[in-house]
Amino acid sequence: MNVSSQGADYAGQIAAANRFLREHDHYLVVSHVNPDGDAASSTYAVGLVLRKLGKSYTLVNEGAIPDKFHGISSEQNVKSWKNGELSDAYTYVICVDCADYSRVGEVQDGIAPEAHILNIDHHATNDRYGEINVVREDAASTTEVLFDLIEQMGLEMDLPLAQCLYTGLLTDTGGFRYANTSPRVLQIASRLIGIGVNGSLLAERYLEKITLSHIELLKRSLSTLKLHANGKIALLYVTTDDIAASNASDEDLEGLVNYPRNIDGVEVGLLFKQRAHDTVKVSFRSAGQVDVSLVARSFGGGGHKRASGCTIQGSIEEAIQQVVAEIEAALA
Ligand SMILES: [Mn+2]
Repeated sequence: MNVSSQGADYAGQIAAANRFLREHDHYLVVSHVNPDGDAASSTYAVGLVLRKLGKSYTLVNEGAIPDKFHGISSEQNVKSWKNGELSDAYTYVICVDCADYSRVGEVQDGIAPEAHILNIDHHATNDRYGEINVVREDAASTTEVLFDLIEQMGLEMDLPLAQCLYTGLLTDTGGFRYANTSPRVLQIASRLIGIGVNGSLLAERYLEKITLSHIELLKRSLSTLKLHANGKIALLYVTTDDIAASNASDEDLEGLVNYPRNIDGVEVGLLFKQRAHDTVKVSFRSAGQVDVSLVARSFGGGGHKRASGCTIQGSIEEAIQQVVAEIEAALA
C-alpha cells in the first residue's frame, strides 16, 4: 500500500502534512456541517494522531456531533460552534472531509484569515483551499486518506485509531457495497479488522440501527414518490411540516434518498428536503449513467459522481422542476 503509486504530488502532500502536524501545536480540527460517519470518524482520527504526537488540539463542528457517533472515539469530545464552545483563536487548522472551505460552516468565524490550513479530503470536487492539500480522489473515504498519512508518518495503528478509520470506510462505502469499494479499501479494512476492530458491531451501530423518527419520515415521504423520464428519475420530498411532525433531526433524513435510487430502472434518485419556506436541499444518487456531481455543481453544490447535493432557493415545486429538467438534459 505504497503512497508513491498515487504519484509524486500526492506523496509530496503527505510529506508536507506530516511536517505540518509535527512542527506546530495548538491545532483546530474541523469537518463539514451535518457530519456523516466519515466526517466524524476523520475528526476523531486526526485527534488521536495529534495526541500520539503530544500536541494540544481542539475538535469542533458547526453543530453538535450526532449522539450515535460519540462511540467512535468516546474519550474525545467534539465542541459545537453553535453552542459557543469554541473560544480560542486558531492558527493551525485541519479540515477533514470538506470539499470546499464553506463546508466548515460558521466555524469559519473562529478561524483567522491568515490561518494555515491542512485540507485532507477525498471529494473529486475539492477546490484545494488549503495551504497543504492531501486529496485523493480515488479514496472511498477521508479515513482512507488518513490511513495513508498515518502509515507514512510511521505511527502505531492501535485499536482506537483503527476503529475510527474503519468506521469512515464502512459508512462512506455503504457497508462495502458502493462502487468506491476498491480492492484497496478491502485490504485496509482487512488490516483494521486484524487489529481487532469489531466490524459486525460497527455495521449494526452505524448502518442497521434506525430511529422511530426516521420510520415516521419514511412513511410520509414515500407517499410523495414521483417518477419522471420514463422511470429513469425517481424522487421523494419532505416538507418542514413532515420533519416537525416526525420529530426528526438531520440524522433521521439520512438514507431516505436510497429508496428512490433503489427502484429498478431508475438512473437518478432524488430527495428534496425543505429547510425553510424558500430553501430546499437536494440529495442526488446516480446508478452510474449520470455524473450527479456535475448536476449538483450547476446549482452551486458538489459531491461525487454517484452521490452529491445542493441547496436551491425557492419552493419545493420549483426546485423539483429545475432539477428534473437538468437531469433529463443529462440523460438525453
Ligand atoms: Mn467522506
